[in-house]
Amino acid sequence: MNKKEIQDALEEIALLLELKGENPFKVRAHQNAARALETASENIAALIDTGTLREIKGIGEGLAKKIEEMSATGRSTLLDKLRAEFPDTIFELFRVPGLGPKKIRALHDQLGVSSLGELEYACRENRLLELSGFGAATQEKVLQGIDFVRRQAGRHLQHRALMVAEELLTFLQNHPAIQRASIAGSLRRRMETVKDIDLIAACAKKDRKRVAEEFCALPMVDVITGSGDTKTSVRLSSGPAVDLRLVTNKEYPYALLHFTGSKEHNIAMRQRAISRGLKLSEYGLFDGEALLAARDETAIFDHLGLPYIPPELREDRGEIAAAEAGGLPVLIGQTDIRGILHVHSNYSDGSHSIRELAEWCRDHGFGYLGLCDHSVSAAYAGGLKPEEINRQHEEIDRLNEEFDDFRIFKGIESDITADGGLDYPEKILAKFDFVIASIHSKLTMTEQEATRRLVRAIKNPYTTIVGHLTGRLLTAREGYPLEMNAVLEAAAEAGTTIELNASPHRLDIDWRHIKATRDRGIKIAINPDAHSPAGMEDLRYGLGIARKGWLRAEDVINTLSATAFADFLKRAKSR
Ligand code: DGT
Ligand code: CA
Ligand code: ZN
Repeated sequence: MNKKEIQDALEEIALLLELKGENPFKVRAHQNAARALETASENIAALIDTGTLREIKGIGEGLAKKIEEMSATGRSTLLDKLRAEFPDTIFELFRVPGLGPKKIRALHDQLGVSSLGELEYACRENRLLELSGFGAATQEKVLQGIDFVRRQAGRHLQHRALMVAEELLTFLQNHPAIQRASIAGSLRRRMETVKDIDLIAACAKKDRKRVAEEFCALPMVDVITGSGDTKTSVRLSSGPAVDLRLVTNKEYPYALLHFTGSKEHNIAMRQRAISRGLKLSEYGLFDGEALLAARDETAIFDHLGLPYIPPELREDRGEIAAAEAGGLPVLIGQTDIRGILHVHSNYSDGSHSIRELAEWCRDHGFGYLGLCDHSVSAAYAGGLKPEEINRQHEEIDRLNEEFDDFRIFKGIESDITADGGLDYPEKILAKFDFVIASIHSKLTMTEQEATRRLVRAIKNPYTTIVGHLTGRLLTAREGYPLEMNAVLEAAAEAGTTIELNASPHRLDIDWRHIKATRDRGIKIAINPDAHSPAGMEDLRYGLGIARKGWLRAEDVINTLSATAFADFLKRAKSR
């Protein structure tokens, strides 16, 4: 077993011990050991040989023995024994939001529940009500959680899929037999989560077999799950499945259009073709038997009397009608972004100094940085106390004096309290150039409670931007329910900007609501919610979602120049 496998095994042991109700110290010892290995060398065998394993803080004699066993034999007697006590399916239960080891243990011991299916059945039979610590509300929440797990099953976060997809694409594009290649499917449409990675590549028929074999032999490929004449399917060791389609260079544009989808967009496009007496499929656009030649997707759209529709818009949400009427938006792009807002420094839970963050922005061509550390009630994240705010503002003033052509704005991410207030008195709120108001606590709310809480925060005259609107964590936690109309109504009326949080775990506000937001005249801020310079690169994912939401540069406040942004903030403050 390598280091990562040993760490995973220790975590699993901790989980199973906790499930058995064992001594919490024993549980924590295994968790700590897994974490202690994090900073240790990758070469565990060498650590053992040199006797340094036992010197690591958090690894005593007992744990060292267990690690030695795993390193030498590839097994753990303890883990094997624990695993035998529970069915594999028990791990499904940990994915249900709100269920921890204690509750899962009660479900297992008292109701014999050890899989998602059994849990759902038990809920439907009202069995959870018999357990102490459970009630009707918990049971309802568990049911919603099961539904969520089912919907998310097998979906991957966009950024992880994109990273490996781009590596595979580079392999294809560099391959001498490949004429052109592209990512297709939901990933090309920049969906927030994807089921799999779709790739299309053009090569001569005679080269297909060779290319497919070399593709399957790539180190990141775990198993080959299918291989046909044109389609090769694999699963990557990092998780996602990949479908590679090898077509001729002539078929390529039609295949790319078809496999980019969405399915709904394809159906509407096919309808349009039919209404013009044509037939559109993955193989071509045909007038009777004759292929209407197309070198690229633009040419296919052109045959159908349409301008090019960017992939992000291909969701059958009015893009074909808009294209027909010449009303497609000029979508925002990377180069439109002039400043970066919602960045945490080491004053709260960020890892870098204000200077380092500002210099990164400046060196990457941005004109300003809107610093937003956590506020006082976010104690877990080192939220700023009033005296720390003063110190931070002095530092920002000094840096601003030093920089030419670059500016740091004094922002804060102020927690929204349970009743919809902000967590600093007005006297302090007035010191900031702008305020992002976000919910970080008491996330369990009814739709009515959540809506009322947010609406009040949106109407607060100190709120410039409302942060990560629904609090969702993609594939992990559903956001609180919101009456979106009431929220947008309030933002439009108060002139409050809505954040598009670009963290690939959030991508919140959901793109499906962005066009309606824009149409109400509400401005959007695309914010990385960064905790380091690297985190600022997440802007990219926010831009993809912004484009899915039909946003133009003029809809987004951080496309303004530093001077225009300062004016915007001044106007926002005086409203
Ligand atoms: P995903 O994989 O669930 O994240 O979403 P997609 O859109 O990538 O779906 P996928 O991988 O099943 O198929 C890729 C594209 O192929 C899809 O966007 C449109 C096209 N496609 C697949 N099945 C159908 C179909 O039954 N009818 C039509 N018109 N197109 C299809
Ligand atoms: Ca797909
Ligand atoms: Zn936040």
